[in-house]
Amino acid sequence: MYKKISLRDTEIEELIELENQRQEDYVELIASENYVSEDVLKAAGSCLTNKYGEGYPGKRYYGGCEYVDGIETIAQERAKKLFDVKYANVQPYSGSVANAAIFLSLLKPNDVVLGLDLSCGGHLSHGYKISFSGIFYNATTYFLDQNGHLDYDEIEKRALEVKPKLIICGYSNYSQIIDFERFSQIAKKVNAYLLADISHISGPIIAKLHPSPSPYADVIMTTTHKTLRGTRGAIIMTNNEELAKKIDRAVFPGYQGGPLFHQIAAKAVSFYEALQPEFIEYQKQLLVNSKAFCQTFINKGAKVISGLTQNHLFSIDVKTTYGLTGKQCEDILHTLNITINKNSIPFDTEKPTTTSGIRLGTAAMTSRGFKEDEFIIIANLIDKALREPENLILHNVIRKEIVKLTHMFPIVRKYIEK
Ligand code: DSN
Repeated sequence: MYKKISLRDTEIEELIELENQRQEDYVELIASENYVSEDVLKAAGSCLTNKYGEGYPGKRYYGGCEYVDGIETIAQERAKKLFDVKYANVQPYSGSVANAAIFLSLLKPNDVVLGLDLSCGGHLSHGYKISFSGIFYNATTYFLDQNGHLDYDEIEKRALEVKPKLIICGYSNYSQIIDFERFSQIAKKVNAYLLADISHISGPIIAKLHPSPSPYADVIMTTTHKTLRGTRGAIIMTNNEELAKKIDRAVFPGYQGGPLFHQIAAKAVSFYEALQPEFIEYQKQLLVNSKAFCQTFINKGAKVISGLTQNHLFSIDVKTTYGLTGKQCEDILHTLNITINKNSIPFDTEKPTTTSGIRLGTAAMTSRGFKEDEFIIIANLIDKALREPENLILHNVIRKEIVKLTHMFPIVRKYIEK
């Protein structure tokens, strides 16, 4: 049960409560968000935030680390078990910092990196010109084909042409299955490292509903707060001892200072939850929901990028479908108590702050108990609203239906019985 936050600082108290109410009252469709359990929140809000401990378990630069050593070791062991890997670094503060540390451990400045173009679903930290990855490294890109799918032969040709030291697969906005084995063949052919950034699909990978990169990638990175349903942060994994040492040095002292032990403990708690059978059921429902949600838009005639989704997310070309920009859709849906994000679509002619697309995901609302029926209702309501963007009377009716649904499915605070 949620307990109201009570602080002496009433300004912050009020804003936290307003945010809590917003989270309750809105249908959350941002593909990268989720709701953590009460146990994860407790660990993240614990006394561990007081502790310094640069270094790693048993090798710290500070005293008094006997308990945080235990916590970090448990987090590492659980991560290794979840992803079937030999080494895990659980300290990264975020996915972007984790990717920066991976670059530092594998590359020299100006080395060639090959990642998916941002508009096709790549991430800023995979080589975008204004991120560290595009500023300090020689970033090159591959693209999706006309159907919005990865074209492995084209990627191989591109790799032979640019001769990268690092190839990145795993994306922010790609709804199809990734063939990690094929990527590793390409990487081996050009003598490049392969990084699998599985931030979005780590949940389905744990549940064996998506192939694992563990046998194929040199390094695996995932954030911990998307389909994995943990606290904010990231982990880096590998099966190679030499790389593991380099990654540890790149995380600390390369990029980071003191580990955030409260976050490491919260990661460990979410890994514990992810090791339970309930988590597998959640991932199965997540994918069933996503397909039903996506298929409803397809049935309505919406242009869905890459066709029917195979994971928890998909994006819609809203310019072609509704004659609206992504930003306009984000704003309209916000007035209906639905949170989404605008997203570039392949070869988008709009700026990233405007976009021709929106991205939708089912991770958060599946955690609240939505099944196919609720997602079909939501898809129909979204489609109706966007087809009549100025019909405020209709929008008012839709908003009431949305709020009713959010009240029927309050945020869940406990995902496992024990
Ligand atoms: N910002 C995250 C997302 O929304 O996918 C990736 O970092």
